Amino acid sequence: MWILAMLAVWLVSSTPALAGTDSANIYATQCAACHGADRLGLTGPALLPDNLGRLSKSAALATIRDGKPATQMPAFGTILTATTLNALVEWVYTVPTVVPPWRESQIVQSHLKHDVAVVRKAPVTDPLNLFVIVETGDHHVTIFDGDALKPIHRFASRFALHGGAKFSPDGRYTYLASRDGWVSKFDLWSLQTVAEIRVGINTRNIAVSPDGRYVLAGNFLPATLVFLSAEDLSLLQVIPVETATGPSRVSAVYAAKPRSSFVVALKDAAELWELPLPGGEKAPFFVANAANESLRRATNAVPIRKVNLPYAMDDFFFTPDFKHAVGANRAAERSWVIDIETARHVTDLALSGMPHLASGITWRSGKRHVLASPDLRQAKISVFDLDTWLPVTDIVTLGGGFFLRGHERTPYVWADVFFGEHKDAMHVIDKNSLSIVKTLRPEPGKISAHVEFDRHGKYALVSIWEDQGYLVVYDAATLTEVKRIPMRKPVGKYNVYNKITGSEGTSP
Ligand code: DHE
Repeated sequence: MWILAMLAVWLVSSTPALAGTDSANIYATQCAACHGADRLGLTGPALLPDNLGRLSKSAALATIRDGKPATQMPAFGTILTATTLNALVEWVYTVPTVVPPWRESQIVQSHLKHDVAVVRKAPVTDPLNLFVIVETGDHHVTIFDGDALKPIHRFASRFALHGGAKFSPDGRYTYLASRDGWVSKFDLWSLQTVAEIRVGINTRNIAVSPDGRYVLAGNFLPATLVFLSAEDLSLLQVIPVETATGPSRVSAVYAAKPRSSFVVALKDAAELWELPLPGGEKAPFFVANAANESLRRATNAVPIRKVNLPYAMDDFFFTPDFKHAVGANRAAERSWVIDIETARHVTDLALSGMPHLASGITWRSGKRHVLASPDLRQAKISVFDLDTWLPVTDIVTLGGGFFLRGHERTPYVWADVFFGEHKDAMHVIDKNSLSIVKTLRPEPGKISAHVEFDRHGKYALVSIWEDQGYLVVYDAATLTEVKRIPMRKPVGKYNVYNKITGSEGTSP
């Protein structure tokens, strides 16, 4: 790796100033060594429009011009003119004429198995109270002890992890997915990466099967599901997502424990897929088109269930028992509830605005069981009765929010105000009265977001969403700050116990 870094530095320091705007050539000579001739990424991340979707062009320009400290990305501002730099930025944000494939053979070739020391003892007294904290500021992961309230380990992750960290049912291993398609398995006892594999070019998220034997990854590019062995992440099957209306990107995959299956939300088709996991020694071989006789006759063939929906889902929520799927289509301004088992359209949901159902949570509120969804644009949290699907109330907030979090052992739900002038606010909501009891401002002027509780519901961990940010630990009962630890944009945090037990108020 250091050879590439030296090469990049040498190129920068020894190349005379370039003024041309032939971006393809400049890319080939200056960028391809680290980002790949096909733009799929090598030591540097993939440079395709879908992968760059969340990076503004001005931020991309600044990175190319000034480089990234403490990484192998050098500053090209000294050798490329402003016009050339701008043209290069436009070029990397343009879809290539031939979109590069990511074939089964490439997935297999990317597979890495690491030598991991055999460790028979956890590094802390209660390994189920560990947290996995994703820091996207410098693409690292911190393993944090929820009893001692201190980090015990930190390691470099793949570029831009997204979606929740997932866990083996016993809580020993965590599985991480990067937007660039890398899936990693990490041992929380030996504190080492066990295996990695690149499943796609633009990946959404992963899920671990309820029995812990399999991992499923969902991709935007290519439009596939990738089925892996959870043991060593070796490839079991690539499933092209062909629907009644053509190929579809995958929005997200989830493990549906009560149904022993994976459910799959699709981006471009009015279908919900379910991949049943029948058990048995042999891994299932999923058959998308049951009409294909030769495949169906295979002894381990399992037909994929397809549930028709009123519209393709832009946003979705699955109830914790996985009986119901709630979907929303923004263009049609419609939200609906589907019974996953019977495929029956139960009802429509009176949900206006720009809900973020994917961050929705449920809890017991008095005699009711409620579902709450933040809204990305409007200053409200919409609350519904999970038994009747009728609206209960809109909790008025200080602005659009991204994440909600609760825990069965606290009386409160925590809701960030991610957008707008009150982005530094964190509302604490009483679960029964559904009213805001306190608004915290852990770091005035800076976004505070994404809360996770320790396994006992005693502490609430809040992120200060800055490159030089913090993890702020609150006493979840007194709502006072206990301590803060500097971290590099700690976007998401996941408590092992809460995740493996499906704690009330956490994400699936
Ligand atoms: Fe996420 C989870 C979709 C942008 C941070 N995000 C999820 C999940 C989905 C999703 C479907 C649930 C996956 C799971 O459980 O594994 N996210 C989307 C989008 O469609 C969207 C709006 C656009 C996109 O480009 O993907 C989007 N997400 C973002 C961000 O910009 C965030 C704030 C920063 C980032 O690093 O990308 C972001 N998303 C997160 C986090 C989770 C997540 C931290 C895990 C939440 C949890 O507690 O489980």
